[in-house]
Amino acid sequence: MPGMDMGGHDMGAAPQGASMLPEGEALRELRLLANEAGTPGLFRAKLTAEPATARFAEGFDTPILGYNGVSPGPLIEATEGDRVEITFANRIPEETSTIHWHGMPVPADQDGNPMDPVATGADRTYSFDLPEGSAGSYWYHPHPHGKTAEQVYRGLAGAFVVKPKIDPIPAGYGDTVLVFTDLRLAADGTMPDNTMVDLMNGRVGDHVLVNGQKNPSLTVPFGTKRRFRLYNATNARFLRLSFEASMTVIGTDGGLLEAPIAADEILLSPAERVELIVSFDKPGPATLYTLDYDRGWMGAGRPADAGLTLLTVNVSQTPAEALPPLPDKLRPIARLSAPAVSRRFVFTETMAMNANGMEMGFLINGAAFDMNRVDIVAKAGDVELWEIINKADMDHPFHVHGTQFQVVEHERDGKVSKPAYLAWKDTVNVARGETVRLLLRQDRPGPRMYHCHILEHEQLGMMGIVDVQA
Ligand SMILES: [Cu+2]
Repeated sequence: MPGMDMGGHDMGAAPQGASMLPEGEALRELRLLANEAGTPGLFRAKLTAEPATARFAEGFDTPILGYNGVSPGPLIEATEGDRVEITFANRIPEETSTIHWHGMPVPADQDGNPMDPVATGADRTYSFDLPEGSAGSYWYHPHPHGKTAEQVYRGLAGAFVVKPKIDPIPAGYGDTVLVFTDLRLAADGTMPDNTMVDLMNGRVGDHVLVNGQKNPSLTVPFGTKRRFRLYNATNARFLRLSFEASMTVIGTDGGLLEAPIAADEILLSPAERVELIVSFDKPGPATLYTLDYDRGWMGAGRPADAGLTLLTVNVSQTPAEALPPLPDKLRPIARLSAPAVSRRFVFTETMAMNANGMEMGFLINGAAFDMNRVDIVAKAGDVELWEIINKADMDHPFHVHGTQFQVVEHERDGKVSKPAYLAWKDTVNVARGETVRLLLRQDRPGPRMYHCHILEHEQLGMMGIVDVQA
């Protein structure tokens, strides 16, 4: 049950190594990335990826990688219509890196592809414009060849919120970003390397953190309505979430829905985001907690998914001041239709014995990723129907760079279901045995990646390149 594990830890047991993380501390606001430009309409800043330390457990300094020294990285807030110029300094010793602007409509050569590495010690400036209508909950993380999974679990990920010029959500609801990461600490406070089990299943840690803290707390007056943006920035942790308060979904990866929709629970697979309004209608503690979700696990040691308390909101007896209601309509979404092309992507897993022992492969249409191979050629501006067919034993969250898509339907065991609402997404979970059909359009030319967002699977080959031609 939610909250049951909170009191248990401090019942007199002595701390054991670095396995004890403090809980219940006040939720820290993410550090905001300062805009250094003095000109309206321009966002200019610098992000340095560098070794840093974090104190997760009392008495242990954990070596991490941070953007500007922190993990999660600084929160970036810009407004649609803005020009963005961010200089990336790679100060990770002996490793290339990039910054990928996950979900954002940026040109292909500014999107931090593995084909465009930034060498250790080098700087490069990423420049792009945020089009009208692009407001949404995006994020940024490295995407270098073969090192993405490790650089992300060591700390490199941050939220990038693009605000609309006119926001239909009342300002009195606030806007709180919650970035979930998944931490594993060894007894000496360091982060262990990935094991064979991690490579197979994706790395799942021992502590799901919110903005770098374990089960932090927040105090709100009774009757509060609060806007939250939830980010699954873990490598491989599926979060089936519920709140002891009433949740209304207002947005997904690529911004607001057409209308709010009430939800009892939310499945947030790796890399997905959701925007919620949460109403705290009765005094007392209200926790955000996880439910069980079986996403397919290879071998022993399936981690416990249920009963993790991620956030505790203390709802006080003091009533909140009156807030305007949530509007019935948020924004129109133009439905994609009439695809010019249909494509099939079949996901499989293979296991083979070689000199190094058992090795797993994660394939799309029978092939592992090759940076020098174009898998598909598409035409800019064409609507395409993509059918993602998961014939593997695990769920695989599917992500495409450079655009947002619309899920049309899911099919499993011959049963077809439609999504509950029309939405812009850049990542969708494809459960084992399931087929997901989606419509998408790439408007900007250049090579784009598509891949499983369990980052260890991406590393082991579950990725391809679509070359979008003008
Ligand atoms: Cu996968």
